[in-house]
Amino acid sequence: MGCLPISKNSAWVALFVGVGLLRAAIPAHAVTPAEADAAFAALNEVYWDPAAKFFRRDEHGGRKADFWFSAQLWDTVMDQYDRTHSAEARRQIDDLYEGFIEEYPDWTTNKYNDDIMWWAIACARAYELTNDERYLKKSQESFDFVYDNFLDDKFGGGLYWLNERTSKNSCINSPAAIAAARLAVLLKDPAYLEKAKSLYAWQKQTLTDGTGKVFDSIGPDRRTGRVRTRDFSLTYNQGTFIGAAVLLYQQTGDKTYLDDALKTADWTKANLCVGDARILRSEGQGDGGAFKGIFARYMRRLVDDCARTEYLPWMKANADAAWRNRRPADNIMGHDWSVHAGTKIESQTATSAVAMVLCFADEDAE
Ligand code: 7K2
Repeated sequence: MGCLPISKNSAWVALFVGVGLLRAAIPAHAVTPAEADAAFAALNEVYWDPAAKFFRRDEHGGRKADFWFSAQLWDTVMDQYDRTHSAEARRQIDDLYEGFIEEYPDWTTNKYNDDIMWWAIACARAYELTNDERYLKKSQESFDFVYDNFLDDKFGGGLYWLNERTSKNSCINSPAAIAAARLAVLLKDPAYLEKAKSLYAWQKQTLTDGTGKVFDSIGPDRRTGRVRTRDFSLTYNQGTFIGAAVLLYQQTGDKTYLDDALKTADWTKANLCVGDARILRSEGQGDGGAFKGIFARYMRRLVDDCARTEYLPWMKANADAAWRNRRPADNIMGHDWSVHAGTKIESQTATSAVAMVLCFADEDAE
């Protein structure tokens, strides 16, 4: 008889489900501290130019990493310093900043407000880690420049992405909420907390739908001029919304922020990841190459600052996948962590994976 009796069928189903659960429960191999150090060393070996005090854009050639990518690379140096407190990483925090300031003494000429804000949030973090006042000053002055010049009531509030004042995007508004929330603590100034809360409220109201999905932007369609919401979502916008929510939860104790952060993390796992292990999907190179590292960095804050260890197996599996698929010749990781890394990897792509590895290496693994 071709058909199994019903009881046997359910036994098979139970067995499959059981094996599935077992597989899900077995933690992936964790990246060890030595491997995390090797990942960071490889990034420096391949891209860091100590004479210029700058990360290169590519593996070869003299082209420097772009403005906003340099902020992500700087944050990765801080990820390394955060986990190791090594004297080398501490020195590189200052070196990179000095190399960058030499190239870009005035950030306000940049037409991308998000570029300025990525540096503002990284500067606030640099101050937290080093106590060097110049970072706090630069963070405040950069945040203030954007906030004082590019906020208005169009679309109900929020900051413009560009100095041309067209669209209002998640990539400027959530980072601005993060910067304001950090400044509120560092400057002990509640006015910044109010700014963080209102930027966040606008972002949530306008560029999320309550399911944990963060939209990209709202603004006039380039062709028709009609206002529309661009409702696709990217890992970096998921990440900075989580980051802003975590900071506001810490400062206000309002559980709504924590719920927002959890929902956003869960939505990302369900929708922006691939396979059983839920590996964050490729978003290509170019700007997309930098996105996943930003997500990793703010997931770390959710896990640590809100004690949400349930996300650790998922994040560790991502760190492990990226590292396992590294390029064996030089330990550089690519944009698609679910397959072997290829040739021609840009530094913002490489650093994104290094951030994941540094944030979610298992410090107890051997
Ligand atoms: O359209 C925006 C944003 O809303 C969208 O998420 C991404 C998708 O593209 C831009 S943001 C990327 C910019 C970051 N600052 C430097 C610029 O060169 C770059 O366009 O990719």
